Amino acid sequence: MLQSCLRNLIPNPRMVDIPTIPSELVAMVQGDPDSAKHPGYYMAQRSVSARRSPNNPTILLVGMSGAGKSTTINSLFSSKICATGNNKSVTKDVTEFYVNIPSKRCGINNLKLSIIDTPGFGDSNGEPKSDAKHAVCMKRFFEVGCPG
Ligand SMILES: Nc1nc2c(ncn2[C@@H]2O[C@H](COP(=O)(O)OP(=O)(O)OP(=O)(O)O)[C@@H](O)[C@H]2O)c(=O)[nH]1
Ligand SMILES: [Mg+2]
Repeated sequence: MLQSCLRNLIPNPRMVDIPTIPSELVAMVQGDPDSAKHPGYYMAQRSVSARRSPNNPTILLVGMSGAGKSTTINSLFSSKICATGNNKSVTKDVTEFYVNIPSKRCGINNLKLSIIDTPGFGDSNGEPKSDAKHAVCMKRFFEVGCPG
């Protein structure tokens, strides 16, 4: 979906650097309305409206405990950076990981992908209110914002 949106904007976009400070991005796009059509600036504006850093698209992993969220991150990074477990809930905190990706397709030089691991729902540790606590933690994580 996002890929087709981006393709419809500019087929071979020029490479740009996305300002890491949201107000600089807004000033840039307002000063040059054509730049708003560039896929990089388009994505950056969407990130800012979701209260995230302009130059890092985000993958948020949410699901039942034991679904394989942390295992997925370890696979993506080819490294055991997250603890995983068989019989009981493992991840206790919302944790964000970054990877720099040279993304010619989107026309962005300084793109940084962010992947967020979260504690699973249906906690096996028997804490009845843990789903609600995890949901509040995730909401808070996005409200506080991303340092970039
Ligand atoms: N067969 C199979 N096992 C998987 C897969 N993904 C994860 N597992 C196993 O399932 C278990 C739990 O995986 P985790 O990655 O810890 O699950 P999680 O979603 O992070 O769980 P919480 O941290 O408790 O929320 C581990 O033993 C993994 O090896 C998968 O795609 N296939
Ligand atoms: Mg986990």
